[in-house]
Amino acid sequence: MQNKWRLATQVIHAGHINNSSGALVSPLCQSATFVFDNAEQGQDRFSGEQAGYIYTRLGNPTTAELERKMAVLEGAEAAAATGSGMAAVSSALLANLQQGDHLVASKAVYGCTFSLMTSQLLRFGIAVTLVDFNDLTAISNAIKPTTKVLFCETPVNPHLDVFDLDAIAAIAKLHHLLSIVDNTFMTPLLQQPLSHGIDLVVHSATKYLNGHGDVIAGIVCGSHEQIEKIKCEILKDLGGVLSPHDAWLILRGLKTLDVRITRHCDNAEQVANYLAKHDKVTQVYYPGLKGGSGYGLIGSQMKRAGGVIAFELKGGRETSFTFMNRLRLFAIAVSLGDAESLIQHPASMTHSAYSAQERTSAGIGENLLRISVGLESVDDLIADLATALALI
Ligand code: LCS
Repeated sequence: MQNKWRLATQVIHAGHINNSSGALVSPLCQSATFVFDNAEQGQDRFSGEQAGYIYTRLGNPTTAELERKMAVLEGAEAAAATGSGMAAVSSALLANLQQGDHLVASKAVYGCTFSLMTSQLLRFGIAVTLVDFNDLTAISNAIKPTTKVLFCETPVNPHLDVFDLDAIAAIAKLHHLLSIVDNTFMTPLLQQPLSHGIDLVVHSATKYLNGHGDVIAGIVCGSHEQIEKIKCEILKDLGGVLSPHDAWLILRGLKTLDVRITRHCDNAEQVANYLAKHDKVTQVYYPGLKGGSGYGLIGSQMKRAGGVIAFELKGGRETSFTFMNRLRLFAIAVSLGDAESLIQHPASMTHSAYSAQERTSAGIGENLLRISVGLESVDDLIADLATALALI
């Protein structure tokens, strides 16, 4: 029955199990460990003969509620909550790669995902080839006998390129590879990669899922087999689990995801249209703009274009900084998906792990700015942008 509910209902009700107190909101289970009735029960829990909680690094009722809810929202069999979005990305990769393996990834990804793939994985003998995921032939050509995984974000952080999930899933299946998609910018309310044949979805739950800027968290959604591997092999031993308190905050945040996402999209559409018409703005990257990357996939792959916009100003880093410093309502801060509108300069902030040459190759220029359009009045946001644009 529950699976027939629409996503706007599932964000509120999915995963909830009535508790003995009758509390409407699930009580927070802030306990590191769980008491066994006797030694035999402890032994049976550890051996897996008896289900039940042992120790919060291995599982916790509050975290489990978040995992059940996210699995329903993404249409997955199961989910694993992690201590950050990077723990979600690294757990998904480490569970499926080992020394000698190769990974093909999109050349534009979040800066720390880039350094994880190009620096940390390399230390463990895992190689990566970075290609433009718009070029399906380039993806196929990059695949070697040792390739195990395809990885991308769509839309891409920071410049919002959109990739065709059906096509990427088809390449992965043809070559027997595992496909992983970072769905942070969309959330399952706007895009469900698993329904396009992608194997694993990762999120920075720090962003829209929590939505209030007060938690660092991540989540991986996929098959029982994959999630079991991530929980029992990677999270158990590497330890990147989510705190129950943060899981509880995300459960609270998720209840308003549908209304928040609608407002983020409404506001961002208006802001993108405003910027696209401004003579000091040379380029706007937003999938909701006619002719932009991903516009053709709105309605099929993505319900709407989301709340993040990238754009370029006439001039370089100096003009970009002057513009940022003149804004009063947009906060100069990394992150996205919060109630507050934020602006950042990817080349010197989120994507500073890229070399100048790698940034150019990935399409991240000195004059590229990224805004996360918040929940404020869109008229106030546009007025703030207009004032700062007039001052450069
Ligand atoms: N995936 C994407 C697409 C992201 O944008 C981020 C963080 C992560 C994974 C990592 O998540 P975290 O560990 O921070 O929860 N993106 C950031 C950004 O664009 N600004 O600050 C963080």
